[in-house]
Order: sequence, then structure tokens, then C-alpha cells
Amino acid sequence: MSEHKPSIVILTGAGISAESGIATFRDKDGVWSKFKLEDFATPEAFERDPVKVQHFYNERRAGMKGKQPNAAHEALARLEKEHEGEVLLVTQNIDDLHDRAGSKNLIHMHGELLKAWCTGCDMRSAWLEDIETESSCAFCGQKGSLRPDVVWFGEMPYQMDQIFDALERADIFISIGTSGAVYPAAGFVDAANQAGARTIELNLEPSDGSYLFDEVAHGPATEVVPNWVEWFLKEA
Ligand code: BJW
Repeated sequence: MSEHKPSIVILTGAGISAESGIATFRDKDGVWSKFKLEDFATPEAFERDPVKVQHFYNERRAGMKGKQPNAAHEALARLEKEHEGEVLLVTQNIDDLHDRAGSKNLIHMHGELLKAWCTGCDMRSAWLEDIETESSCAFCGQKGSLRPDVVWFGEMPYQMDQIFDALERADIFISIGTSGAVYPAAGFVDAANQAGARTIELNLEPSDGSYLFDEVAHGPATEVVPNWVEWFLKEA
């Protein structure tokens, strides 16, 4: 019988992109310290004031220009390439830094800033510029039906069945750069623990849920993530 290669599920949050110059949400200078989430990150906010919400995301999309993947994104792409077992990377981040680092088995559970979703025909298209009231859908041509393809509070994150299936068969679960403040992602560690996985937190500082993990390593993602990957590929 062939040796079992551990299945790994990785959850990443804003902390992994912090050293690439993208703001986190709940840190001192985070997005929610400047903008009230109820006014920008709910379907109700968009209904009330679509221009204001589009402007917020247009600014953040423009702010992505020139941002590059860092050593932590690259280490996770290397892990997927070199580890013979399954590696599923689930990111809460709406940036494209994991994609550009080369990760392939990747789920953007909170959507993608560089895509527009047409609420008229339900199609998604790559979108690098501003979304304006006059912008028309690349598929159906309708005007005024595009929104950022991101998951707001109260909306269902993407590919949840696939994520929970992977957590059920996970041998290792690693949570990186996330405060664990937002569900359902914050509950993945419980699902992994129930599945008997070894659970690991890699974060700048202990998150509120640190005690739920079997192992923790604290420090900047560009240090702790490449160190862990290097160790795992050599020793495991
Ligand atoms: C570093 C670092 C460095 C810094 N190196 N680390 C009451 C109880 C329980 C749940 C709810 C409740 N009321 C409502 C809910 C549900 C709600 C929720 O969780 N609310 C909470 C506020 C309580 N969730 C939802 O509505 C979600 N949908 C949902 O639940 O659907 C129903 C459902 C039920 C059951 C199963 C399945 C579904 C949708 C949530 C959508 C979240 N959307 C956002 C915005 C996306 C678009 C945008 O960007 O504008 O997603 S909010 C924001 O938070 C964003 C992030 O992905 C998410 C998580 O944030 P993250 O990544 O953890 O960032 P931070 O800033 O919090 O943490 C950064 C961490 O990095 C920190 O720990 C730092 O220390 C660390 N760090 N520098 C390493 N260099």
C-alpha cells in the first residue's frame, strides 16, 4: 500500500497580504477603522447608495495596481507544487496575490475585487477599471447591473460545500493572517479539529481563537509561512 500523503487545507486572511501593502480590516489602520462596514460591505448599503459603495471598491481596485505577491504567497504556491498530497488554499482575500504567486487549487470564498458580477444575467467577468453606473455587462450588455464580485455581510460565501468536504478529510489545517472574527471562516478550525486534523495558526499575534489550535507560530507572514513550508517539505 502506498504511504498516505497528508491532505492540507489552508485558510488565509488579510494578514498574508499586509506586507504587500494591502490594508487589513481590524488592525489599528485597517479598512474598518476608516469606513463603517455597515455603510460599505452589506447588500443593504449597496441598495441605499450604489454610487458610494462602487466608489469605495473602485478606490480599492485602483489601489491594487503595483501590489506584488510576497514571500508568504510564494511559499504556499511552492507547497502546492512540491507536496504530493492534496493542498487546498481557501482565501478570504479579494486581492489576486495568491493567483499571481501561482496557487492553482484556490478558492476565493469572499470573491474577487478584479471581477464584476452582473446581477442581470449572473455572469462574472474580469474587471480592472472602475465600475460606473453606465458600465455595461460584457455578456448581456445591460447597463447598471454590475457590482463588485465580493461577498458582503449577510451573503453566502462561495464554494462552502467544497470547503467543508475538504475540511472533513484534512490531516492538517493551517490558518494564516486572519483575526478569526468573521464566520463561517472562523469556524473552519472547529470543523478541522472535529475531523482529527492537526491545526496550526500562523499569525502576527495570537488571534482570539488561538487556543483552538494544536500549534501556533507568531510573527510576520513573510517569515513564519516560508519557515513552516521549508520545514514541512523537508521533515514531513
Ligand atoms: C498579520 C500581519 C502580518 C497583520 N503577518 N499576520 C453573529 C455570530 C456569528 C456570526 C454572525 C453573527 N452576526 C452575523 C454573522 C455572520 C457574519 C459574521 O461573521 N459577522 C461577524 C462580524 C460576527 N458573516 C457573514 O455574514 C458571512 N456570510 C454568512 O455567514 O452567510 C451565512 C452562512 C451560514 C453558515 C454557513 C455558510 C454561510 C459573509 C462574510 C463576508 C465578509 N466580507 C468581508 C468583506 C469582503 C469584501 C471587502 O473586502 O470589502 O471580508 S469583511 C472582511 O473580514 C473581509 C475579510 O475577508 C474578512 C476577514 O477579515 P480578516 O482577513 O481576518 O482580516 P482582519 O483584519 O480581521 O485580521 C487580520 C489578521 O492578520 C490579524 O489577526 C492581524 O494580527 C494579522 N496580521 N499583519 C501575519 N504581516
